[in-house]
Amino acid sequence: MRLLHTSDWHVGKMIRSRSRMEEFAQVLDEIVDIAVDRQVDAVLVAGDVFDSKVPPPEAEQLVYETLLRLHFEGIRVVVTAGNHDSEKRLESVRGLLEALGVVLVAEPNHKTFAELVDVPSRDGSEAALVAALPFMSERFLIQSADVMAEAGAKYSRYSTGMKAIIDAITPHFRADTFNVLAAHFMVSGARVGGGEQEITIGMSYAVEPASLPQSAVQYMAFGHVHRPQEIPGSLMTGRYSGSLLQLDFGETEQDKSVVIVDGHPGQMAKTEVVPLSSGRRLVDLHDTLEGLEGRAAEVGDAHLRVFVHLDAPMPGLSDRVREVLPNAVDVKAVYPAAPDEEPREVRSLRPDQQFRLYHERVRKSPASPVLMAAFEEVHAEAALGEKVDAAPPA
Ligand SMILES: [Mn+2]
Repeated sequence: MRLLHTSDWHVGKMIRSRSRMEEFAQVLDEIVDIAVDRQVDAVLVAGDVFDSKVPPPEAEQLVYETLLRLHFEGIRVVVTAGNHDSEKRLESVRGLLEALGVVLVAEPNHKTFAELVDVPSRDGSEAALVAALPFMSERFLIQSADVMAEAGAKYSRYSTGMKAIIDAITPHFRADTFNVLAAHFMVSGARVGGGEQEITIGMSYAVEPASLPQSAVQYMAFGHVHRPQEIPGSLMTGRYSGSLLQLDFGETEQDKSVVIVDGHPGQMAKTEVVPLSSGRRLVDLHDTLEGLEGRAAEVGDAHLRVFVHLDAPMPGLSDRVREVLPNAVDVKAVYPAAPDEEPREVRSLRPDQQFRLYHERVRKSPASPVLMAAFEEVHAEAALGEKVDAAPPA
């Protein structure tokens, strides 16, 4: 059996209100070419097909045309929904796609959780059994009360619930099939990109490597983390395939790829990471306004986040930067560090004191008691959330 594993397409995502549809079209083209060249039996897409629950029509068109091309090449496809996808929206085209040999698993099933999909090889000599598990929301886990026997912190409940689900799936794997778990969740210890994605991921819940299948599965095809990598701490072979393009400025250091997976029943899979070359890079530039003028050639067609070092605010800064660097999607002014004393003084204050001072200096009025009470409430809530999110894996 040979599979191509990919995930986190996020088709339709823009960069600071600029469309990237051309890049998505190029990279999906590249993936179809790889699938055809390598003569894969099937393509697995492990969630976050679309960037939004209400994708623009051109994003839907591109995704469905890509699936149609794979169908015409005789390649089966299994797609599971990610947290960015709309379950209901994907579910609405499920029957239609089934006619093309595309199995779309959008909604988790309260009894079996994963959908077990038989994927025969092209020559019919062997078969993969793909347990396709869409993204499990915390809400879904709570509704599936029978797997939520253990009470406790949110964090451990999610991890515990996911363990129960994985334990329920594992016995379905067979000795005569090449067994794959395709899923979309965070395994603790996975390295995320930093930046914007870190924020989204930090709010989701991580599952312990010890909760992953310890036997019976030959490959784990995971999505959710955009940096390509092996699944951390796992005894069994598995990878996060990663996203297709550098999707935000937290991913500027990442090279993108897909995984070619070779395997047979009863044997651990062999994986090959195949780099993707389509798409424009995302680059951070730090320079003075004069310095930026000489850097256009060096950055090519990259989408740029430009930090302009200035002595004082300059009107029309973004326009001036875009005259020399039209691909500057984001322009930020950076001023010389303020004299030492003040930041140190402000930093030594409690948060409520800092807020009061901010109000006096910037808003030019004292903060009212009602506002201060609201601040305290929001701050307490945020501090609590931070503790829950930052709690070490249980
Ligand atoms: Mn994603």
